[in-house]
Amino acid sequence: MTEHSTTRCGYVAIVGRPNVGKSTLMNHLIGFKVSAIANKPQTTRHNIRGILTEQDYQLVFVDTPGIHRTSKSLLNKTINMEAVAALEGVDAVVMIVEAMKWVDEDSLVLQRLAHVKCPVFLVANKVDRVEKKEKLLNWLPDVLAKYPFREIFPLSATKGTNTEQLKAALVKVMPQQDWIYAEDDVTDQSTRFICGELIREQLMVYLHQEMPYSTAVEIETFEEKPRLTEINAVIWVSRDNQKGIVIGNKGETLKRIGSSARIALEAFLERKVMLKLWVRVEENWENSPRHLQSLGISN
Ligand SMILES: Nc1nc2c(ncn2[C@@H]2O[C@H](COP(=O)(O)OP(=O)(O)OP(=O)(O)O)[C@@H](O)[C@H]2O)c(=O)[nH]1
Ligand SMILES: [Mg+2]
Repeated sequence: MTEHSTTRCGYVAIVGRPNVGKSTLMNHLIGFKVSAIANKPQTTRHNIRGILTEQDYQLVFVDTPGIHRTSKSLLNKTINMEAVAALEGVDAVVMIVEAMKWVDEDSLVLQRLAHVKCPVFLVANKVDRVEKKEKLLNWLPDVLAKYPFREIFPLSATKGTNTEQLKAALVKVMPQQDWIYAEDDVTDQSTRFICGELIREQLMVYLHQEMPYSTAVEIETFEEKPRLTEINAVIWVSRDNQKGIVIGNKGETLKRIGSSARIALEAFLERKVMLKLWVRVEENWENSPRHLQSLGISN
């Protein structure tokens, strides 16, 4: 810590069960889309830092994978461990739940917070879906009784309601120290990694049931040409018959995934993109330590 530093700066872990809106909230708070979002659980598989720097503070958010009960595969176990590891050494924790809905997996998240020493804030997200606001007022005391939360913020990450209040409360508990990241950094992840996540986000959209969970994306080549960026990416599946599902009838599914992903990549990179997708099989990759490591998922 610098002795005379007047800026506040620190780490904030965002935790919760799958699909409650952790990535949506982080992207909203930092004003950039660095984390993938989908209407399916277990979208996030890595801890991803998103950085917000203002004149007198820097908040380094850590978006984590959803903590969940089913730990069938090595992949599932690894992403649960990843989320819990994010609680180490942070200055504040934001636990997210869905407003009006407390389920078993939320209690599981609370168990993981048992040894946390820093302030824990509770976010009751998706309040835009709650029709009768007075019901929310009756529900909040029940939730507050479960854990000594520092404060509770009912909010909507998609609409951005009440998020400024959350930010202000977080800044207050940050230590006084100099910046951790450069002022214009928005994430600790590489451009390549985020591009892989943007492609995977489209797999979550176009593939159904269990399929998205059996896929992973690896950026094989990433070349900045004068007029465009050329990206070759591999979609890994874990069984031979899944290859056909990803490709689809006459290649239709893969074509849709590719064109939506290209639009997202062009918006992110702010230039034209030529995207080529390849589908390859690695038998049971979700249980292969070597493969998880090569995808950067193993910790
Ligand atoms: N109505 C509404 N939907 C929201 C809100 N915040 C997030 N969502 C939706 O909830 C779904 C899950 O959002 P994510 O941000 O991917 O959730 P997550 O907690 O990061 O999920 P995992 O990474 O799978 O653990 C998406 O469809 C979001 O659009 C909100 O405030 N209101
Ligand atoms: Mg997420």
